This record gives sequence, C-alpha cells and structure tokens, in this order.
Amino acid sequence: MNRIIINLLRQAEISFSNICIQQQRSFQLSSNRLQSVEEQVQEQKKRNVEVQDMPELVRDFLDPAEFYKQVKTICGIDHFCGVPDSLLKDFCAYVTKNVPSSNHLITANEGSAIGVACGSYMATGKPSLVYLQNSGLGNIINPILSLAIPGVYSLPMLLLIGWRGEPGKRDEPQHRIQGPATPGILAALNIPFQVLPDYHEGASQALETAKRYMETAKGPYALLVKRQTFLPYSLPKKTDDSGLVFTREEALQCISEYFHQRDVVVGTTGMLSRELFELRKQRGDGHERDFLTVGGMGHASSIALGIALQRPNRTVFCLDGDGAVIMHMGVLGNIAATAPSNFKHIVFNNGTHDSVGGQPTVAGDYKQFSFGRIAQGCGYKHVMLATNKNEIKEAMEKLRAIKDDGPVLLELRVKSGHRKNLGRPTRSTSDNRKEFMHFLQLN
Ligand SMILES: Cc1ncc(C[n+]2csc(CCOP(=O)(O)OP(=O)(O)O)c2C)c(N)n1
Repeated sequence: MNRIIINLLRQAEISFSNICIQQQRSFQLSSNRLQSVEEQVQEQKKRNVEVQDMPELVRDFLDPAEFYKQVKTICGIDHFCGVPDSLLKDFCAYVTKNVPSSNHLITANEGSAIGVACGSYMATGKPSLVYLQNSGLGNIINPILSLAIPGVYSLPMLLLIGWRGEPGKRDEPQHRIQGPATPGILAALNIPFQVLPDYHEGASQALETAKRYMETAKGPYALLVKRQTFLPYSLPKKTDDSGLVFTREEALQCISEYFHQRDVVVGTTGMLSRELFELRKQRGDGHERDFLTVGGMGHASSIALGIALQRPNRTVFCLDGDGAVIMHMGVLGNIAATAPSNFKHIVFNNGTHDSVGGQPTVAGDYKQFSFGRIAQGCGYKHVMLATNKNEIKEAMEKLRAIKDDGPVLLELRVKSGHRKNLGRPTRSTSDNRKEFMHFLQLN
C-alpha cells in the first residue's frame, strides 16, 4: 500500500516538474521578445518532447505546404484570392510563392475577393479559397448575403478567416469587439464554420466537412484560424533593385519636419500609425494632433475628408498606405469633387501590405500604376511624386504653398519593411479621440 502511494506521489512529482519546466520556459520566452519565430518554434518542439505522456501540453502547428496540399486534394481547390492577414501570413506566403498568378489574386478588398470567387466558380465549377482577416467580414457581408448564399445564387467557396481578437487572448483595441463578435457574425450570415485545428488529421476532417457542405448546400463554409496555427513560411527575400532609398518610417520622419503646430494628421491602419506615435513620443510632441485609424482600413482619407470639410481653416494631412487607398479607392472621387483646399493626401507606396507580412499590392508595379494619375483622373488639383530627401523637400514646400487650390496628393515611393522593435500606441483609443477632438476645436 505504502509503495503504491509513493509511486503515485512520484508520478505527480514528475508531472508537476514537467509543468514547471513549461512555465519556466514560457516565462523565458515572453521575457525574451527578440527571439525569432523560427527559434520559438524550435523551442516549442523541444518542450513538446519534454512533456512526454501529457499530450494536453503539446502545441501543434500546421505546415502551410501540407495544408495547401490538403485543401487541393480534399476540396479540389486550386484557385485562391483575398486580402492578407498577419495570422495567415505564412499560408499566404506559401500561396504567393507556389500558386501561378493566374490562380491567385490579392484583391482590393475582401468583398471583391468574394466576387472573384463567385465568377471563378461559375466558370470552372470549382470553389475558390478566399482568405481574409475577420476585420474584413464587414466588406464581405453584402456580396455573401445578396449573391453567394444558398437561396440566392448558391455559390460555394471556402473562407479562411484570421481570427484577431479571439476571446481570451490579448490583442489590440481594434480587434477587441470584432473578435468575440466573429462567430455571431458568421452565424447571422448563415455561414457554417469551425476553428481550423492546428494538427493535420484535424485539419483534414475540417476540410472534409467543408467539402461536404460546399457540395450539398452549395454555399460558403468558413474556417476560423487562431493565432500561431501555421508554421513559419517566408517569401524568399527579393534583391532590392527598386533604387528606393527610404523606408516608410524614414520618409515619415522627413515629411513630419514640414508639419506645423496646428496641422491635423490622420494616420492609416497598420505600422504607419505606430511609427507616427513613436515619432511624436521621441520628439516630446504629445499625441493630440494625430488621429490613428487603427481599424477601418481604407477609411483614413474619408475621416480626413470629414474633418477637412468641417474645419476649413485647418490644414489636414492624411497619411495613407497603398493597400489602404486601393481598398476603398472610390473616396478619391468624393475628395476631388468636394475639393477641400486644406486637404493634403500623402500616400506611402511601398508596393506591399507591409503591416501584415509584405504581400504585394498592384501599386508596386511602378511602370503601370500611378496614384498621381488616378488622383488626377478623379479631379485632384495637384499631384506630386517623391522618392528621396530632395524631392520630399521640394514637394512638401510646394504642397504647403498651395492655399486655395486643393486637394493635393503626394505619392511617396518607399521601400517595404519596418523596424522589428517598433512599439504600439500606449494611449487608449478613447484618450486619443478625446484629445484629438479638443485639438480640432482650436481655431
Ligand atoms: C478590412 C481589413 N482588411 C484587412 C486588414 C488587415 N490589415 C491591416 S494593415 C494591412 C495592410 C495595409 O497595407 P498598406 O495600406 O499598403 O500599408 P503598409 O502596411 O504597407 O504600410 C492589412 C491588410 C484590416 N485591418 N482591415
């Protein structure tokens, strides 16, 4: 009897020490933030071995290549489209590298991806995979509910949705409401869904279920992807033959030298707003002049337009991204038609969705694509292009000198990429809004 008790105690001790090893390592990991993702995965694999007979402590990963193969063989999918997301970046990178461009399209916005998937299904009889971040659910609601859904045109497709703001996980303010609301939104859209398992047998079962639904109900089926589901996969580094000298952050520093005390600044979604926040902190400027469009990608220019029209005596700078402008490009027509002369639109064109993994945008084809020509076509009064310090200086001086002849657009062509140790805004969104509104009241 005593021996049995001693054995039980020993087993408990082993289990307890395994848990302690786990906790100690995860503490070491979180205190060592500069460890690369690849190193973290190796570390995790070691921990998986250490937990021995406790599979509940094992953390799995999906290999993007293997998952891609499963999607192809189980669901018969060979066509991909969508807007990139950081939780899906490894899978998106695999698709970008391995799927011919005829079968992969990074679309202007998520709604457009649904349209492309509808067209592709009707042309081939095969569903597409549409990838998106859950922030893009708003953009798909109309084409899903009024076109693709069973009962209207019944067009099947597989939605792969990055689940930012998943309940119980720390995330940024723009994801805190959208995250918990995500399952409810899908339910309201009549889209059956499940969480994508992070191990291959589970993923295969989920894909079988999706396939059956798409074949029988002929409608969209969704897989929700939690953070760290995929193993890292990076696009091979391209040799930079663009001849561009500045990163977005360096160009931001340059143009900010031409901002005045009373200027209003609206920053776009992603890294640019984070860089703007850090820049103000370094300079001890305070943050009240800047509105950070942390969510609502593509709407920074609409926000800036709303302000510019209501406060004609204030100069309003909209600091935009190429992916964001493309996402809701229609507003350029409204900006030009309302012609606020105090509206200064500056587009940082790095040719990528840098903030979520560096996937290309159509704006990176500098030979063919020009924000200046697009803005001019919409009716902007002045358009400019700058790529280096001298050109930025000249453009900013000209842009400031234009008084009654707006709107103006300046395209800054910059290199893709960002600092690894870039911080996040430490002010809350409600403080940002309150201070900004107060600043807007100044005459
Ligand atoms: C509707 C919507 N879709 C997708 C995202 C995810 N997202 C955040 S930033 C970003 C990329 C923005 O690209 P761009 O405007 O070119 O700016 P960059 O990151 O290159 O500076 C994406 C796709 C989002 N926030 N909202």
